[in-house]
Amino acid sequence: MKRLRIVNREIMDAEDPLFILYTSGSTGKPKGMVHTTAGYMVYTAYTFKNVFQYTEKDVFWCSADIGWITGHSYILYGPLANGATSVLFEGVPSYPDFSRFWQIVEKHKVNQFYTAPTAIRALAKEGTAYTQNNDLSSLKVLGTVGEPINEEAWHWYDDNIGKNQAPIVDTWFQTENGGIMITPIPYVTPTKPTYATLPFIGIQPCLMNEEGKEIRGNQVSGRLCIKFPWPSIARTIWGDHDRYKATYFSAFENKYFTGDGALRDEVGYYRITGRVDDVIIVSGHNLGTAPIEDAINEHPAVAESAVVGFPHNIKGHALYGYVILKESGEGRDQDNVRREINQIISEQIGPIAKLDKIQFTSGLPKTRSGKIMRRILRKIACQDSENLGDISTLLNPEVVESIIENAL
Ligand code: 7RM
Repeated sequence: MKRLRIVNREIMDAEDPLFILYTSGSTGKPKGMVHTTAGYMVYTAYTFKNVFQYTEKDVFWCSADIGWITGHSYILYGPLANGATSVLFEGVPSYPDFSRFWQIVEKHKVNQFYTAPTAIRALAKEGTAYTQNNDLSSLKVLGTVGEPINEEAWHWYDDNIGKNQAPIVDTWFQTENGGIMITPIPYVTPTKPTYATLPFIGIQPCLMNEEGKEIRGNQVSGRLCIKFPWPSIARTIWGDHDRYKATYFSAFENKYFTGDGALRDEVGYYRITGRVDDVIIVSGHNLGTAPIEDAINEHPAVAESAVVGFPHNIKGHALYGYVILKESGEGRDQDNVRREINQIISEQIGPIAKLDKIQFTSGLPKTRSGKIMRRILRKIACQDSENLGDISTLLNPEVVESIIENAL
């Protein structure tokens, strides 16, 4: 075979910019995160190999959008720096039908499959009719990334796709981080649903309280920070280094602040509970959105949900839930479903976390990477839907109007 001749090869400095990726900018002006040549490639290559236990001749598939950091790091740079086989898919999981992903897994004998909770929930909503007709026995590792995965979706993935044989790596990282920061190592770290588990080699996370003190010990929760830099940390915000310092390095002295809240369980496993900006204070209690949504999604008729706060004159804030029902739940008496949802929340979290309002909806506003745009839902819940800001980058801008129409 003829070798490819590389023309116009350019030798780069380790710290030369490699690319700029703009964060979705759920609030304010988008930030152009600058990644550099050596650190980024070393870290994505190393995490790729270890987090997915990639070995020669394996076929790896990350279904992310290539324009998301996940696609950059784990479709392109990480796999290709390892000489890996990386499946590139342009399409949606629901077309021509909901077995599309599993047809591709069978066809290419995919060994590691990496996707987002939003895709898993969309597929789980259809039950198991579409998961049974393809041979999925090639799968050795399953991954998720992008948002907290709820317990129900985790088990659906484990039971129906991995057949309880392929460990699930719940991987946490950000555009700013370049590569996976908190994750199990498959076949090494015992997994636990909804937990990203332990920091990757060399990463030193910590939890901080509002007074700027580190919270030590286990069974605690706080603001997730990283104590020391790692190879693929973004070096600056393009054109605005002051904003870079202000956003990531001023909340806590000498630490990188992620903007996420997390808890650490009795063995030191981390669970990411959502953006700190999304924490809602109800009667003086700080409530993260992820555990509440997790409880709601356990209702057998619920496919997906999102919780936001709205002002309440006694409690300070009260909770407003947006709920998508599964097909099986659509004919049910809505007030009964509402009561049952609050019952589950009461049992799992406490009566303080009960929802004051529950709106049923056919969709939730999402970014291209599948993140729920809570900013929009919050405005609607606060009856401030006149100025939603720019919604043109949403995956599904059309759902916004129907949510406004049916707001409670
Ligand atoms: C990879 C990516 C970053 C934000 C991050 C978190 C959330 C990402 C997880 C997660 C819970 C996870 N980059 N997030 N992964 N939350 N569990 N495994 O999504 O820059 O687009 O978003 O996404 O809030 O800060 S991103």
